[in-house]
Amino acid sequence: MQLEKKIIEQHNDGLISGHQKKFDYSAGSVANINNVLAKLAAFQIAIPSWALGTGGTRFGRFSGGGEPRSLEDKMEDIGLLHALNRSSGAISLHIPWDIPKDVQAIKALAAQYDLKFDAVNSNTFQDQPGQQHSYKFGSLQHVDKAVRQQAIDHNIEVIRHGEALGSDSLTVWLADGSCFPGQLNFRKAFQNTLDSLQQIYKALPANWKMFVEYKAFEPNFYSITVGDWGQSLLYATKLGPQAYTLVDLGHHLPNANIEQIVSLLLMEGKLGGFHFNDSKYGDDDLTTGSIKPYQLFLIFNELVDGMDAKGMDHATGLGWMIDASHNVKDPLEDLLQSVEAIMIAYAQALTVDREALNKAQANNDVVACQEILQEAFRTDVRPLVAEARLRAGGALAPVALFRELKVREQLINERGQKTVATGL
Ligand code: AOS
Ligand code: ZN
Ligand code: ZN
Ligand code: ZN
Repeated sequence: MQLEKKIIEQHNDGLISGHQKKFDYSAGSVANINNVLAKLAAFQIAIPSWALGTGGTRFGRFSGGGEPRSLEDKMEDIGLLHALNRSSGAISLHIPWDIPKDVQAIKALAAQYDLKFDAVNSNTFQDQPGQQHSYKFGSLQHVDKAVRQQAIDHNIEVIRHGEALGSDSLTVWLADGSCFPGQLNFRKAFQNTLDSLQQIYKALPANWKMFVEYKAFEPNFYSITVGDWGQSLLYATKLGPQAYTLVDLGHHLPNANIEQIVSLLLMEGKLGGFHFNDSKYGDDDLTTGSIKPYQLFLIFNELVDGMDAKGMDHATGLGWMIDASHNVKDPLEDLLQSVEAIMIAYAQALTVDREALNKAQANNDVVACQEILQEAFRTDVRPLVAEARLRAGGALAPVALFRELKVREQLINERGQKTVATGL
């Protein structure tokens, strides 16, 4: 299904007077309102193809039905999200789950839904049917050269698929590591991984980026070979100017100061992008902003601060992606919530009185610093985000409209009740 403009306009007509009052009030206190609205409208967040179905946990999976059965279905789902919020205009594919059968048809579909192809993701954390060598003991780090070569070849194949579709970045996340002390020689594992990444790097087209994603633990529980931002930055630096560090918010040890990591990576020109999600314990992959909205705001505060200083483009400079999984929510409603939370954090960060903050910092006025940040965080910017969406042709209340239109029911009718999305 594809949402008609008329339906969104009707929905907006019903809510416009209430919205207008809230917007006028909120906009009154923002100095550069049109600038803020333009930045919000330009901001696009990629939806990962694997977040459109119910992921489940290792204990069970409870499908809500109507999940996408193919790449075409996944694009249809993201097309719906983008029509509702006008901020989800990109898809991040995962190979081999999303190998396009007909590249031209997939490109045409992307044009129809107004979607771009964001980073393509490789997969060397699972064995695929018919695969010659197993990744049980790692992929790019493996002690056996033949296994490493297989993983390198796979990554290069992923680049080729991405190239055909018009993507311009590869995200490499490795499950490589060890479960027990003594299992792995750390330095040999690092060297092997670096050597393998170098082979992949060589295959990158000139305009491509490689994102090296780190993760503290899981599925390996003693060591991970790209375990933190220091290791990722080491790889990215050794690889060269096309390699960057990717920050997945759920991939840190508890209480890590992610905003500080972000600010330093940005300063070094090595921040590649994000996998947005939220967590209370580990890689929980919960809805962005559902647990620690203040942290999300503080991250965006660093982004706005660092990017403005460097004159980087908010809309295209980095890879902005969601990486989430859904066990108890409708995946599409959940993604609408995640995108909204990201837009809110961005809007809050844009409205921080930066001049006053700089001054307060220079004076060591700790109280004023906190007041300034929390003034922005505690101000309701939702009407600004809604206005940006409205001006871009989206819905004033995307989740409400999704429900009013009974989108899930329609998808179930179309695709069936017992569906398992391809992927995780
Ligand atoms: C795994 O924990 C990482 O977050 C990956 O980025 C991602 O979830 C995976 O590549 C999806 O298959
Ligand atoms: Zn991730
Ligand atoms: Zn993860
Ligand atoms: Zn995660």
